[in-house]
Amino acid sequence: GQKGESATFDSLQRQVTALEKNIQTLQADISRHQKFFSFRWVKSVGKKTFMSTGTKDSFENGKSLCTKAGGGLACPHNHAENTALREILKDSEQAYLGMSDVQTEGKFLYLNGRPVTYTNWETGEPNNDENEDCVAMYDNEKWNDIDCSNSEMLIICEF
Ligand code: GMH
Ligand code: CA
Repeated sequence: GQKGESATFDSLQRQVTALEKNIQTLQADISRHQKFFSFRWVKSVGKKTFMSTGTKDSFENGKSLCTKAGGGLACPHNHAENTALREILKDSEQAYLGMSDVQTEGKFLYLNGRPVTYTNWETGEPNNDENEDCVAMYDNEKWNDIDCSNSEMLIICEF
């Protein structure tokens, strides 16, 4: 009957209002946390968050560190992501990117095997100097192909 329907409606309206309040609280919490963490080593761009513990390591160790944490090795897919990633680097630091040409020299693939679509190579790179299959970002935002066993690269993950 109509009475039952309007009671249901009132109850739904109360629930929606309560949910809206919860969402507002959550948004305020998230914004607070983002501000706190972005103070160091965390940058959000679109739906992606780049994060580093400050660890420097090889490509394989970096990959496994990120995967174990439930993310992946940082991999910018456009200019905005590239810039956000750069902001985590301190002066003269470099960071591995989630791509390599280990399968076919000169063909850089994302870690899911798809071909790389966005690049930001430094002039003269990639030069495969003494067989370089990994990629690192310089503190100028530009990319260089580099030896995958170099363990001086900052490990930045994406979530
Ligand atoms: C060579 C030269 C340098 C270049 C490095 C770099 C190594 O040593 O071409 O100019 O910076 O290679 O590509 O990864
Ligand atoms: Ca190089």
